Amino acid sequence: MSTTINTGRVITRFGAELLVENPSKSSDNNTEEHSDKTPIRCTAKRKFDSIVCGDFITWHHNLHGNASVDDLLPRHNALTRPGYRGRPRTIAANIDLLVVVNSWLPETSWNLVDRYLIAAEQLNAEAIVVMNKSDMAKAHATDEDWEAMKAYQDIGYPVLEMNAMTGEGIDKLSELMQNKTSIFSGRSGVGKSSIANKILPESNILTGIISDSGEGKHTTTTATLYELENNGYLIDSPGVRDYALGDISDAELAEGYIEFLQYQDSCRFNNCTHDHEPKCAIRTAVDENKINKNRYLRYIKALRSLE
Ligand SMILES: Nc1nc2c(ncn2[C@@H]2O[C@H](COP(=O)(O)OP(=O)(O)OP(=O)(O)O)[C@@H](O)[C@H]2O)c(=O)[nH]1
Ligand SMILES: [Mg+2]
Ligand SMILES: [Zn+2]
Repeated sequence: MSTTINTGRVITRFGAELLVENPSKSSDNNTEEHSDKTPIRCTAKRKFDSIVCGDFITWHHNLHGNASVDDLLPRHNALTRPGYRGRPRTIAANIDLLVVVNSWLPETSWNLVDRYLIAAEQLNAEAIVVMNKSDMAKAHATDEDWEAMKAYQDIGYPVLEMNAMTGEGIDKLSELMQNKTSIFSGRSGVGKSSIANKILPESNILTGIISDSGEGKHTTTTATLYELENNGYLIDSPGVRDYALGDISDAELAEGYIEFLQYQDSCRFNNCTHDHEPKCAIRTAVDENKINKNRYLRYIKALRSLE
């Protein structure tokens, strides 16, 4: 057995065992069409407990032919979620694009969408808002929903109407995901894995059923990385009930409302929280309908929840 040190990307982890991309996949030797791409099972010591889906690691085969982790390579960001007792739990690392997946049933929480967009700013990642299950829009979408959707578009976020059953919107989404590592996030049952399956038909990702109450059943249980055909990766992640804001400051919260940016330098106070302060340029922009009022009201609610 050689003791070559390999570099690889983590597909998923089960306890102390990591599934890592097989280095033979990066072979540019075209004659090796049938090279074995079976992921490598790698054991990780306790000190590597923080390694997650999307991380880059180094590993080697030991004398018995088993593989073990040598090191975690630096990450450029990591998505965390408050876990047990509010302690943050890292879900995935090295993310370029956060795909916020929503549907009409289970219904969309625009608060949740805002919080993911705030997270995207903190990660320094791009974000897309996906409205899946377009076949259900007619029966379930309200005027407020359409207005909220349009507001995101006006701010500059791509908003995609999709249907994972018919494939509507899939090409557009694939195009936006090219050459990036994208993570699908959102509530359980909105269709994240169904969309992933449409993009990668051979991956056979398990999808769930919706209960009578319209709630998803948490079908996906761990974040998993898939390689895309057109360069890039997709991470399918387990559905959330809610996505709480982490430990962020008022200023970081405001950074997550990217439509504030062009106005905030005109507030009288440079530490303006855009709440009660006089001569606040954000409030003026809201009054003049330049900033969507519901987004602003959700910002105020989030701001007060931080205190
Ligand atoms: N009508 C309709 N149903 C859809 C669509 N996309 C997905 N579904 C259904 O929604 C259900 C949930 O889909 P999943 O893909 O498992 O949802 P998920 O977001 O991955 O859920 P978790 O893994 O629990 O987070 C399945 O029964 C799908 O068949 C769609 O565009 N239209
Ligand atoms: Mg799923
Ligand atoms: Zn202000």
